[in-house]
Amino acid sequence: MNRVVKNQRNLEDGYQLWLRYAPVTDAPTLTAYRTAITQIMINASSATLSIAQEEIEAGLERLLGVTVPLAKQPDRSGTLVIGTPHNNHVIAELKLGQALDQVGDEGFVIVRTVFQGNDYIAIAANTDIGNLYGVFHFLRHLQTHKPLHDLNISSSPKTKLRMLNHWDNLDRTVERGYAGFSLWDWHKLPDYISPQYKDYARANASVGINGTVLTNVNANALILTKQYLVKVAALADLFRPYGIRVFLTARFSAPVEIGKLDTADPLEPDVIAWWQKKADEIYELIPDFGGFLVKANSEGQPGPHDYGRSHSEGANLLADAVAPKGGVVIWRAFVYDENIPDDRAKQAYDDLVPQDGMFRENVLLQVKNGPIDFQPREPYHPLFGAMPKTPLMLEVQITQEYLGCATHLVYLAPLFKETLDADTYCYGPGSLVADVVDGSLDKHVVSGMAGVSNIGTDRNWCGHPFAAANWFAFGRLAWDHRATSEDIAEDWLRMTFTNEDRFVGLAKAMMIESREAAVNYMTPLGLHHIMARDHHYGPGPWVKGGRADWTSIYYHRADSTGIGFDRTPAGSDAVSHYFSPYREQLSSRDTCPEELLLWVHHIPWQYTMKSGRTLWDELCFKYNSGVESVRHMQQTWDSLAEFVDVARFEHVKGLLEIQEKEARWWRDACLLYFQTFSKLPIPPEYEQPAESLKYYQALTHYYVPGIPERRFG
Ligand code: BDP
Repeated sequence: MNRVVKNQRNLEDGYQLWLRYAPVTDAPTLTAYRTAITQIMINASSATLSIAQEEIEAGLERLLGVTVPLAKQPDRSGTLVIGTPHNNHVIAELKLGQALDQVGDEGFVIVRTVFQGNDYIAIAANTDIGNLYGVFHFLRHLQTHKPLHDLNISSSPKTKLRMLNHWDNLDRTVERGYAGFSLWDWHKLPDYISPQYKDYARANASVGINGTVLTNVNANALILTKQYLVKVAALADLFRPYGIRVFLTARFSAPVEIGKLDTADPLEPDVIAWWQKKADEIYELIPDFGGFLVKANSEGQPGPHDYGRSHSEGANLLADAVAPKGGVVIWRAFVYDENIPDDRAKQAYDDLVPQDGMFRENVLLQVKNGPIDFQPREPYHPLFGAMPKTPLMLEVQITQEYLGCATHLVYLAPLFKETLDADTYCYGPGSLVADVVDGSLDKHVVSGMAGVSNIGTDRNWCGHPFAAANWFAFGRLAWDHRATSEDIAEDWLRMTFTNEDRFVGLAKAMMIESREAAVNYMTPLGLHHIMARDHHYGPGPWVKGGRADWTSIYYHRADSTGIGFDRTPAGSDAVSHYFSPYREQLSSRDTCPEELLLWVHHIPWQYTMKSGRTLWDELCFKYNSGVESVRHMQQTWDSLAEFVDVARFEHVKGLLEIQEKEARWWRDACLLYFQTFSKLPIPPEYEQPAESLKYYQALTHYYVPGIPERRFG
């Protein structure tokens, strides 16, 4: 490809993510910053505060273009005071007590204040980690060129566990990973500590992520052997001062596989003793070990059902083992079984709701945003609101398994927000999923959000230059689910690219548009799970045969009369899992939001939609508008060349070309296939399919990244 390169500015590679600390070039802003910050007072009495010092010194030097000296005393205006009331006498004297009381263990307060005649900025917290979070927040403030007068910020996290889930295998492949191999170089650990681990920790701490599950939910028991645990301990040591605790996935059959027992039955005394011993061994090496994440009896994973025991019995076994050391067990609610004939969307609810109240206090259930599986759009999972006695974590997928892998620009904050902001009605109107998740609704002391990581060894971490926005957005929303998708996108763009308003405005609109675009060209109107088999890359609405609940025809149910999965009381009745009035709203075709129509109803092809179009025509319209949106995104990006370094500009441009091509692929393949049932023409105002249905059905993709380890043979 020989593009004329107009913009010769430095070639950025994305490695620095949103922590570029690019020099402030706007003169009035720079002057105001240099006046307000002339020296730093911090008592780096802990590893965490040393990091805070390192970060603020380096950040200010790069942003302000001057070295801001350290001071022992706040003897002049412009002192930036960082600390807790215990380690910094100025912070103690500023009497921020009330504000600090409200921000708890991890929050912070940032104020500009005049004290004894001097004008200070204080970053205050109750703990060292609160200070580090405050420092990152302050640096973000500067990076996004916000004013420093009247600074009065109080911030604290809404959820306790803000975690990345790495689906990383021990051979360094990453299940559903599209950004290279796993960061964890097990072969060289614990001796060689890659500098990238530190940058990983910095990036996470900068958005408040405080936990990481290092290994795949489709777990390998070897991680629990001493040989691997010492490697895990090396990572835990490095992450600790960044406030990040390490968690591992526990393979339920580990007592058999590595413990030489002949059963993993959770009620067997030998099994109980084995897990207790294992937990003790882990805590010897990693005193602040977070706990276990478990996928059990799902998609072939072992679990308590193998022994006729329940999920709560399985979870409690592990919970008891880690409880004495303050660990938790995060048990996944992603459970379904091909041998149960009922609608897959109902199975987790049917199994788990009766067990509400049976889990130990240190068990959290981790629930995906929707009842099927990380689809471009699904209704929220009906478990939210239905298990008041159990803390429910929200699990979202940051990696884009069902959203074009790392080749499509899809900004996911709107998807995450759609779930968080959804009303469960469990205690009447206004009982949001977010309120369930943060524990406020049912007064849980533990709470959390988990994001399946999109990070790998690619130089820019996440593959697509815009994919890092999803890592960033996850962290920001786990910290505060009230933040808006727009504000998060804006911060990320300013930090990642430039503060030029024209760029920020247009690129932000492009990001916001991107999620709906993907829904429209992949799975409009409530369609779901119609992608290619196994690797899930590209369309596959014709997929049938083999395990029924892994086929597309199971989900779209297209036939000559119409299309869609009837989940009303006349069908699978999955709607009954939702509280009124949402249940009734979904149940009626007239009130069901059209964006979920085919998720809940089997609709005739000639049904009249709100637009006045027939369902078939609406489907054609949606698929086409998805393609149009991608073209619009391309135009937007092309108009922004002057603002972006050439490397990242060309990278995004090239990927948008792939996205446009693949949007057409999705549209043409799906419409041609569904047309075999509707027998209706694609209206002439739309582009007609470029190839035949046979052509699309015959396309085969080899070695798509991210397919599960077990399939590498
Ligand atoms: C599915 C993925 C599979 C994961 C599974 C899970 O295709 O690779 O193992 O989710 O969440 O969407 O356990």
